[in-house]
Amino acid sequence: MRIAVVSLFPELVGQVGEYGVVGRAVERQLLSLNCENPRDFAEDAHRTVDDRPYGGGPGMVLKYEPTAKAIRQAKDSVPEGSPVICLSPQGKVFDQATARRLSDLQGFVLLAGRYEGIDERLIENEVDEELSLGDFVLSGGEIAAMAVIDAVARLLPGVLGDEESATQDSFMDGLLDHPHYTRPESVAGQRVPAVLLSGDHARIARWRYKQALGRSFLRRPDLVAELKLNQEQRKLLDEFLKEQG
Ligand code: 9WO
Repeated sequence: MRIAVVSLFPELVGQVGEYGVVGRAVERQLLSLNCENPRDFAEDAHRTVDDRPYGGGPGMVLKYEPTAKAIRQAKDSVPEGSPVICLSPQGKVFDQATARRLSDLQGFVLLAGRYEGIDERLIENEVDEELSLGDFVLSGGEIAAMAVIDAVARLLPGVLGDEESATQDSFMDGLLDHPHYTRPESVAGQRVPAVLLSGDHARIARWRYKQALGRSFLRRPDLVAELKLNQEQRKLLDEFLKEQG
């Protein structure tokens, strides 16, 4: 998998490939990351990449030419036909299904804009899709790009160990995660749920799924609405709600 990022802050974006799961994927050459900076393609003495918005208004807009050249350079570093994806509040909300779709590609380019916006002609001519992490505005697209890289890298074959990828799958059921506990057994006057100390793996798996289903129902009813609950799932959910009082 080859990912290229177009950003005015390559040092910021590069950090994602230095640590943890993504760092391991890069080390094992399961993933390559490179960054192109539009400032390196600005041809004036001041290496200008932004300018005032036509029509007035606050802030600056990312200029077309240097950014388009950076995108073209980035496209040369990923397989032919790789999509160019802009991170912006105007995009489709990123989710696990999109992470899965991107992880099946040979590569892609991420455009992380800055300022108040990106010249619209650049989006029309060079961008294949826009992705948003949610309805909020960041100072730029870099942090969103790093999140996409992390979510995709975890899905690449060989990146997560078998055990870890199993937990990944549990989320892939479209539910929130179950609660997690570790030593000590008692802290702050609260004990670990007895079922988790039972050693009965079937009971533990049932309890974890019940918790995931119940938490999803209470916190993200939209996720549960997507599911067609079978009789056993409805029974688990009822049990959870009764236990919650
Ligand atoms: C700035 C702004 C200010 C007031 C009202 C709306 C606004 N939109 C923007 C804006 O989109 N600025 C951008 C900065 C230009 C593109 C990159 N930037 C960005 C990306 N800000 N926030 C994101 C982002 C990306 C993905 N998911 C959520 C937010």
